[in-house]
Amino acid sequence: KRLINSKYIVRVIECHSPLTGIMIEETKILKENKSYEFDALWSSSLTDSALRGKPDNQTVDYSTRLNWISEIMDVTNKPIIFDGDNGGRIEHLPFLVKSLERLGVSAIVIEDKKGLKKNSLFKKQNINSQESIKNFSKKIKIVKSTRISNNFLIVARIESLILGKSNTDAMNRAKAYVKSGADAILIHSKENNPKQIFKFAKEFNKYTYSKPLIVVPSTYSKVKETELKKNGIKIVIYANHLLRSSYPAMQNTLKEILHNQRSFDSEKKIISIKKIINLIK
Ligand code: SPV
Ligand code: MG
Repeated sequence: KRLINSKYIVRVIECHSPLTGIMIEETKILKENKSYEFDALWSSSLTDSALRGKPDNQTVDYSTRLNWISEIMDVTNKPIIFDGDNGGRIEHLPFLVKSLERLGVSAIVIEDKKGLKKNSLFKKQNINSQESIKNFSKKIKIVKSTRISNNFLIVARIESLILGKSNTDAMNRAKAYVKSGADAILIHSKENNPKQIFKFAKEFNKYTYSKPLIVVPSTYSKVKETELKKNGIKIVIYANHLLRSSYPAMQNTLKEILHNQRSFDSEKKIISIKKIINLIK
């Protein structure tokens, strides 16, 4: 909440392990005399699942993910945004909210999908899998009435554009979700450019009761932060980039050792033993 009020744009990156958390916190760059770093961590259902070799369909349960967040928090200080998928069963939602708030998580994102969860970036989506405005609003209200502090933010994630529905559908939902108590709106898209997101943002920001907008530019990754800001976006989430960057690096080492029948040739490309043992203070 403090970052939303104080930053030009809030920059969030996926964190799938305590070690990743340490790396995020320790990475800062200087560019043209300005310092840049990530402001917050994204606890992604996709990367939490992939890390365990499971599909992103809630096979990995909330308890497992919460334990992991607790371990991340042991070694980090930045705020965490929790990807709560669709929040699960409405009867169970209050307990999830209590656990997250007690852990010190800063926000929960819940998406307006129903049924078996399927990752939003899959090409084929079932248009009937979106929750009704009425039912999803109930979930938002439950989160709102359960939380103890209004510093714990409720983010409503709209899947209309992912499902091929109109901007009007997304707008109607945004207004209803704000009315029900959402503190921010995550508008998702899987287009390869940000046009539909910018169209939505332009209209939503004119709305009297508009709230900060969050985007996840995984498929339209050419867009720069300055352009997002200019178009009325407040928070950008790089949702899966650390897990994705580790995969080819590890695959390369695997192949090199097989190829060379020794590890010497890979040494220069990987972190030294000295560094890794001294990393954890
Ligand atoms: C995630 O990172 O798990 C997300 C974003 O929910 S997406 O994969 O685009 O659905
Ligand atoms: Mg997810």
